[in-house]
Amino acid sequence: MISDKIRDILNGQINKEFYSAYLYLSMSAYFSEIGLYGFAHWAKVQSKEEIDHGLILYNYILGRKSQIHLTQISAPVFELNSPVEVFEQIYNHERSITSAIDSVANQSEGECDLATRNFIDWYLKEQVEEETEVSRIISKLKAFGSEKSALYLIDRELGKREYSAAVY
Ligand code: OFO
Repeated sequence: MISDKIRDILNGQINKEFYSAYLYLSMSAYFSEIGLYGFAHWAKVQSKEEIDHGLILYNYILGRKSQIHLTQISAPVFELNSPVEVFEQIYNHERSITSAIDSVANQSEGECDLATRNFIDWYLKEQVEEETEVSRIISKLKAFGSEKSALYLIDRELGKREYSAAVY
């Protein structure tokens, strides 16, 4: 049985994951509007993965015989800037999600809820992968993104991203 405190933290994390899905989906729309369809595809795939992240938490809470409390998802906020600036905002967002996951890990440990502490390791690993991937894209954009032909190639590369359902 998980405590009320951990239940609330995990429900809060579902909201953050679904907010992330909204954020990436609105970024995808922005990239489509400016003709960067590969970037748009990449962001849409990420949006789907974020929904998976929320659903994994959802299934975990139900599996532990606790309660789901879904709350309002805020409208996504980001600056409609150059691709590199949008990706810098993505990086900052993912860092804030990493801090939230760190907090779930610390609090579940503090509550002696070792099953949740173990469960959340999957998210810690996922955050490292996401931060790494986004920072690589930022580096590429900083190195070559000011050249239109290079931006075109980066767009093509991001357009090849494949969606595979995140599985816990
Ligand atoms: Fe769910 O990993 Fe990004 O936010």
